[in-house]
Amino acid sequence: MKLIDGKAVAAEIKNNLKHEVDAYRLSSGRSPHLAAILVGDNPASQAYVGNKVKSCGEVGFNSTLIRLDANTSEDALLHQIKLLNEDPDIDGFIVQLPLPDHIDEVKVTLAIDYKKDVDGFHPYNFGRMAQGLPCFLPATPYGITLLLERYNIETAGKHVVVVGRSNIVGTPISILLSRKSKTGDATVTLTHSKTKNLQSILLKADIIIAAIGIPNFIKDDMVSQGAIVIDVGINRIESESYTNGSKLVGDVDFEHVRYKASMITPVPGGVGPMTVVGLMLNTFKAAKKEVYQ
Ligand code: BQF
Repeated sequence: MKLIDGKAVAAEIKNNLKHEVDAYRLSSGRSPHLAAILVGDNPASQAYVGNKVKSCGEVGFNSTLIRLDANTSEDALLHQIKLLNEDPDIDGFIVQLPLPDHIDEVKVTLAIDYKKDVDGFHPYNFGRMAQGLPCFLPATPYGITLLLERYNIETAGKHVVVVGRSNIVGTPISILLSRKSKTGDATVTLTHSKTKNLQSILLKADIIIAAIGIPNFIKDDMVSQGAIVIDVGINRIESESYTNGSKLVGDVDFEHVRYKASMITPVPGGVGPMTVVGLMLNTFKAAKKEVYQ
């Protein structure tokens, strides 16, 4: 088994990006600028936004964090989005998900100018992704494709089984891997909670992408010898026996599956850091106007 070290690859890419940002700053006289809106005080969301702000500093971006109270109205959030859409110094921005229940995520996503949608969640970017047109790719699928490239993992003609059909991971990564492209040309099976015989489907996979959101869901008897396993899950498990009272685990039962897999991503330190890198690369593309205008 070989570990796919997302943390190391993310550090490598951020270091390269930092040099490109230095050159951009010299020629343009400004720094790329990412903004993030965080509504409420969900601890996981605060940690994720913190990771993004920290990475901005590492690569030489400006960042602005806009914190709104948990009971902020949908209208107030839409107003903040309008201000960021119209602010010429903001290259791209994100609204950290999930949002409180009284706010409609679809409405919020549609309000973001697609040219500043560096999360790639706007249906305009999603549609362009599905058609293979230049766009902002959603950060996690983008990060996964970068890992596949970095480890020279061939996808052409391979059977990829994706578990989970979310708008943010499962659905878009299925589309990307099945398209004609460098990390595409795979035969993709998209499985979900209504799938029958998941185990028999998984046993036919060359590559498994687990994006379910259930800790340790993928067991070793669901993985064939030599398969490549990409674990997208980030689940916090609480127990008094852990040093900080909790630990992060993936959707894959790593301690057992590691003996079956030829390559596997750990949690933490696998896909997670690559998600943040995907966001940084999108923001730089937005600053350079590489995708739109
Ligand atoms: C790591 C996310 C579920 C729902 C909303 C590094 C991150 C996580 C883990 C991170 C995630 C998960 C993010 C590690 C951003 C990935 O070392 O393993 C970084 O910050 N992520 C998010 O913004 O929203 C989520 C998962």
